Amino acid sequence: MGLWFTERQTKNLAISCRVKKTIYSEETPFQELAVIDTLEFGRMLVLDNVIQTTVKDEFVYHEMIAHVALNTHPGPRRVLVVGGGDGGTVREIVKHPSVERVVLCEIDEKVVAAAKDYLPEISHALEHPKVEIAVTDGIKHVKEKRGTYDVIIIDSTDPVGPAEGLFSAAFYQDVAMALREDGLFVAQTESPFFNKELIKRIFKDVSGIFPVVRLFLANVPTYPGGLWTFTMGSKKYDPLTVEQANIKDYGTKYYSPEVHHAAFILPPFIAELLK
Ligand code: AG3
Repeated sequence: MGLWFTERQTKNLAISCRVKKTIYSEETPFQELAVIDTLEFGRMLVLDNVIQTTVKDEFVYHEMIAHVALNTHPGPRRVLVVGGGDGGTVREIVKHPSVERVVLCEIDEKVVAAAKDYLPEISHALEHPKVEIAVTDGIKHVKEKRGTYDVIIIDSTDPVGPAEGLFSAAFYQDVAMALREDGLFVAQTESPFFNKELIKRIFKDVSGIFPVVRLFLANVPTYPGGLWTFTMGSKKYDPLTVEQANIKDYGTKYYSPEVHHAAFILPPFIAELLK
């Protein structure tokens, strides 16, 4: 069949995947949502024509956004996820025995519903007893909380539309307030090839709020350029001093005790952005 899906990743660059079948599509109050079955990546969640996650490569992103931060904290009990309605990040978080409660703050309940219906291997932990789903704006939720969370994970879409505020200094300030006195956060911060100014600006903003700031990398084939960044801000704990021997086996396919440290080794063109 000659049917293709194309995401225009930048003004001048696109990724195309051959489509087996369109499983579901809907115009929600927030965005255009689709679940497409593709020959190369299996089923994928697409929001406003942007690939969010695919059955084939989702493990890279979800393992890295969850385990690096959770293993940096010596005993995370309360965790907040902002965005992440597909449930992939939550699935990794509940593997940590110290975690008592995970609040998932997703603005669009249709994302949660579609993930439950059509992406069960990604979403199954949304039904876990430790997980509470709050259908609300993460910006609002974080503003209302004080000293509540050990770890906050910002699993957002690209910085356009409803997610734009999740990349602002004011939001990181509120995140700091919502964290406990030794808390930390991690956010997905886009491509080191195509979002250089954004990465620079975020690193600077977070450095003005948190004493420990680190950038790390993972390779997500369906995201623009493949190589992807995550930025961590921490009030106390440093991800670089975590003992590898203390990192448990979480049955992961990308994350490992070695990768925990290796992910922070930055090629000079990326290290340059943080000076
Ligand atoms: N969050 C989306 C990361 C950004 C992808 N950008 C893109 N493809 N242009 C992923 C949500 C998965 N839980």
